[in-house]
Amino acid sequence: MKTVYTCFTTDVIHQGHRSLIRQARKYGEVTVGVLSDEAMVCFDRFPTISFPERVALAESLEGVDRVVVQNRILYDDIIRDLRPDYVIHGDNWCSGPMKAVRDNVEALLAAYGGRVVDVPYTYSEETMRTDRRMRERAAMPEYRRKRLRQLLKLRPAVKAIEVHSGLTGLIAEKTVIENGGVFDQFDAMWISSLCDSTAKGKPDIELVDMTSRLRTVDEVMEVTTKPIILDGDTGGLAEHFMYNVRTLERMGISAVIIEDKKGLKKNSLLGAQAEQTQEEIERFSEKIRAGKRAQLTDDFMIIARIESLILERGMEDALRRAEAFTQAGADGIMIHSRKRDPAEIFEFCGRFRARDGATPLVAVPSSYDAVTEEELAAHGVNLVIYANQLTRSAFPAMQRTAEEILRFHRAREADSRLMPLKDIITLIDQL
Ligand code: SPV
Ligand code: MG
Repeated sequence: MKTVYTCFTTDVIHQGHRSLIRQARKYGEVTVGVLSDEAMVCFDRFPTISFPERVALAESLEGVDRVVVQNRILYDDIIRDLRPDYVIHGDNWCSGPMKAVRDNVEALLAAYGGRVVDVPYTYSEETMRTDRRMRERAAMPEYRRKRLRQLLKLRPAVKAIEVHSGLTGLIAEKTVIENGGVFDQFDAMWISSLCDSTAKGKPDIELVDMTSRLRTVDEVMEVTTKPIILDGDTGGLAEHFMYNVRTLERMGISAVIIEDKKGLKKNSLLGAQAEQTQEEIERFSEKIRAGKRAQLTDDFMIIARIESLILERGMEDALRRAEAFTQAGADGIMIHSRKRDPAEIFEFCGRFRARDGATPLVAVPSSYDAVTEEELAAHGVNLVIYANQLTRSAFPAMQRTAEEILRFHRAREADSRLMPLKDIITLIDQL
């Protein structure tokens, strides 16, 4: 009896899957691989049901002889272990980023005479509706909110990128690259106070109020499913912070990061040019405690951001604060630096990790941008935030276009650098 293998990356079974299994049966005994959570989150789908539930779904399908776990998007291990005669898949993997995976499977099978079978992908009303429903489920507050905590368990370092609008949200949501069969995408979105304020033409001094910040969050949420980390500035008064925690949780935001400054907050990257005062340890700890008391779910995270290195208060102060804020209930510690050399970040992480192996550490490599996520993860960082790069890349491009139109009294000279009209129209999903 010949053997056939196929891999499922779905939370919902529809007629497309049933038809694939029926076709697979014609070739031999059918084994279904269920992609592990770790592998699935690197891909463009986040599971909304657990791995055992996905296994049970595959097992319940008529015509399936065996279900196994597939731990990587590339099939190397599975093909080595099972040596199937055929690998069957919808023909949607014949183009786009999945083509690299298909090519890899084809080469692996060819080595011993196996064969890839591409079957026409089922684009029926039912499959498209089910697929859309599955994606939209991931956007619901109860799924989205807990996703950051889930990712922190699954990813060596969770990576977030700054977004400040529906459009930048779509970029964070949809940008996936394939590099040698390895897929990469952003895990989460950061709603930066700097970029949210800049998009509104305002300084980053807590002038854009919470109502307006939440409008931005809502705009992003409307068109995305990935988890959101809100830059909560100083968190304001503890009495107000408590109410805001409830609102953020209810909306489905995963985490708020508040920084230990007081008075008129200015952007950290201004450094010593701006006069800024750090909050006393006890008062800031009380704000964290107040927020944690107000919190209703176990999913939401309050992350404390330490500004001691920014304000040149020294490493000992930073470490003392990290310990106090963790004791007060902070679900994570963000350490910030404006040096180009990451030495002080590495020292902080090393010394913090020597005492605390569990509390998530957050880094924002805006100034020390030569450091890779892998290096940060090796020093114990769990969440890496690219805090302002989309804004900083868009602004010069727009300014150059404006200048060219003024110089030539027409748009033709700028056109070759512009996104084609057709592409911008199709960028947005139609319901
Ligand atoms: C932001 O993105 O608004 C931040 C990070 O708070 S920083 O700009 O580096 O202070
Ligand atoms: Mg900020």
